[in-house]
Amino acid sequence: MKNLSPRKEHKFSFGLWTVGNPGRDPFGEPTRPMISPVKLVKHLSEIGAYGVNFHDNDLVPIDATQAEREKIVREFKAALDDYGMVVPMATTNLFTDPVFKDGAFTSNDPRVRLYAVQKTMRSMDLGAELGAKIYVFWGGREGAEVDASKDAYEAIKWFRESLNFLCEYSISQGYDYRFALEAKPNEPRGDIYFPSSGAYLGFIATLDHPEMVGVNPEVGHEQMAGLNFYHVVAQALEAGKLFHIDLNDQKGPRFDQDLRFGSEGIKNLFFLVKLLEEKGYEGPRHFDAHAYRSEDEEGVWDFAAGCMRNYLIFKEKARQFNEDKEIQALLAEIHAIDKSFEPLPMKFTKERAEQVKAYNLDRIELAKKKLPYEKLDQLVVDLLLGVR
Ligand code: GCO
Ligand code: MN
Ligand code: MN
Repeated sequence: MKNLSPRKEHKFSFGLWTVGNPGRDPFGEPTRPMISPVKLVKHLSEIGAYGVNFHDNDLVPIDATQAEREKIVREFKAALDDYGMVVPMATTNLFTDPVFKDGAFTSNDPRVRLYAVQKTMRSMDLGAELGAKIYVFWGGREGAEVDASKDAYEAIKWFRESLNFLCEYSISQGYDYRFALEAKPNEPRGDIYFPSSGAYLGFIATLDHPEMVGVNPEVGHEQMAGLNFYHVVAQALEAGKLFHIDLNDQKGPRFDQDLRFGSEGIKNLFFLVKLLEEKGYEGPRHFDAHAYRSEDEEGVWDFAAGCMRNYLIFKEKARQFNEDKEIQALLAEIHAIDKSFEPLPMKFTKERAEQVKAYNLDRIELAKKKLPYEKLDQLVVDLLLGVR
């Protein structure tokens, strides 16, 4: 295998909350100590990551005084400089504090909605101060268990109002943010509004500044909804809306597992990496995952290294796929079109419509085309399992 060492130019990033996850889950207390943000920055840099992301309160506690905030930010900035790390993305914690127990931008209470906007503005200030250009919105509490309690139709409008306001705020401050909306179908709410990236793509078109807003699809979240992640990302990328990505892994449609990237869904993630590398995605390769609860600190760094290693293995496999003579010959055969066919460009004119209608197409003959996908897929499996 080619060199699988992560380097800054690969643009790997992690959240403070990912490698900093102390192993808490809804049923159990932390299993390992917290690691300070400065120490996380140092280690991430040493293992080859280029970036580190955070929620406002991963860095600055929600009840910090102004003096405390300044000290924390000063030390964090110094660590970024010392270890040559950047902050590509920032986000707001709009889910942990009890004030958000029934939503943030979609709370029934206009005071909570206002507080959510205010907290986001302050968090955008913090992100901008540290150089972030991507701002993620994950609406963890934007949903409901009891549909009688909240009007889903109005909730969408409230969410739009807040985003429109925050786009204007970014413009007026000269922050130059691109907003990336992250979907999830459920957890922690029984149901979360905008359950998939596709739902967000539809919503973005209704905003005042659709050009500023894209999506941040996460592997596990789309799989919780039973979707094919490669297809989800292809659509976002083709629409020019893949502003960020949350890479991790998941065992089927269950609770959000945030597993090490590439530890489970090998084939789907191979096609994902191939897509990202070949179709011009230039953003960070961000890992939103965490180490198994059974790991200690050393295991956390094994986890982080594994995420990047698996990405680079898939990247190398994509290169091999493109250079594999047998695979390419089979693809050429599958995609070959009879030379007698004269293509009709699908540019509509009245005349072209007549031509399309009159074109002589023999459906019985067309259906006879051989499609050796069993063979093709097995070649991919052989390639991925390392026997080619
Ligand atoms: C989750 C989400 C979060 C977000 C993060 C950044 O399911 O917990 O994936 O990790 O990505 O809040 O917005
Ligand atoms: Mn997740
Ligand atoms: Mn995420």
